[in-house]
Amino acid sequence: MHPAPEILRAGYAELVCTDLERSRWFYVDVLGLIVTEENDEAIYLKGFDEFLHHSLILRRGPVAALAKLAFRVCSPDDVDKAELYFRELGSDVRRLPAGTTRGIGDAVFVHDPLGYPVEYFFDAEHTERMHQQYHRMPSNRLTRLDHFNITVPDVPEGQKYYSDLGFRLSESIEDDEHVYAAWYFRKPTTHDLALTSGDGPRLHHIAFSAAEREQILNTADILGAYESEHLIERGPGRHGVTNAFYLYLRDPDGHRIELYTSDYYTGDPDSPVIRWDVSNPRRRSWWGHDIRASWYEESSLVLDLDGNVVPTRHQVASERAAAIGADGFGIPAGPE
Ligand code: XXG
Ligand code: FE2
Repeated sequence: MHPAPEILRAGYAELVCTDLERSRWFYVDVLGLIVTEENDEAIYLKGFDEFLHHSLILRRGPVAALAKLAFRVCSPDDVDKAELYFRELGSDVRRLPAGTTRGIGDAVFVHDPLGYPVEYFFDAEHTERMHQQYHRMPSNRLTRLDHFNITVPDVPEGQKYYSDLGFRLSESIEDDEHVYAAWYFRKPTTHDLALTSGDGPRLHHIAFSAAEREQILNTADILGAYESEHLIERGPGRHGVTNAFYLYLRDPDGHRIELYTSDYYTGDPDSPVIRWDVSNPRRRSWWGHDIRASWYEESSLVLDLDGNVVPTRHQVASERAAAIGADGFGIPAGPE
């Protein structure tokens, strides 16, 4: 078997948006992301700490969907390794010459075995890292892309696939019979990629980091001021898994965006794995809040390399069903 490419981190995502002007309002006016380039068809965005050309592409299109997830690999050689690795797995693999995507060098684009369109790249155009441009920062500034979360029908299948790709497990939600969710990392934080059980392949969310939770709370205030509070889906709150502070939003097309801060370092080789039982009411909300059905049940469509919607498989095990009695205020789950 050809060796897996060495992956650095979650690089960028590309979303198809049906009304680019409305999406620009959400990502630029509300979230305060920086536009590095734009034209009639696409907007390229990043946070204040990022030095690559973009962390998110919004592309105009007829059906809202995920067009691409991209991982940055450690060297140009790893792009070649990715090509050999995925060809051997029998995936649809396309070499994208430098510049096929604005700001991105030579890359390999793969319809991966889990059904996702994923690009592997190393070379990328640099832009100014604006981490000290304090005079340009909105009160809710975001620093960088943190992670992707994908909805998969069979979490253990996804775990095997990502472990083989060299990702390490930080936390999981499980019981004696099933694994319902799992968090995997390459950069030394809790994750670059999380697997959530659900009908899939679908995109659950993309998460951007803030430096402090105050900045996340300011986004909630800003949404209220725009009379767009209905775009807040879950939170603000504290995750049990990862210990991060969070807020989940739905963009004008329904794509879910998480604002995220303060998870922990995982870089040591023996960093302990935390396994949460699905019956623990603090696993997804440290404060025990109920989680809306939409958060478990709705996810963005996923496209193949030709832009066709990928069909889904039904999930093997529903966390929401397994957690009944643990989540929310219905049945007290504390000590007797
Ligand atoms: O980033 C995350 C999440 O995957 O979005 C969800 C960290 C933790 C959680 S959870 O809902 O399990 O607290
Ligand atoms: Fe997340």
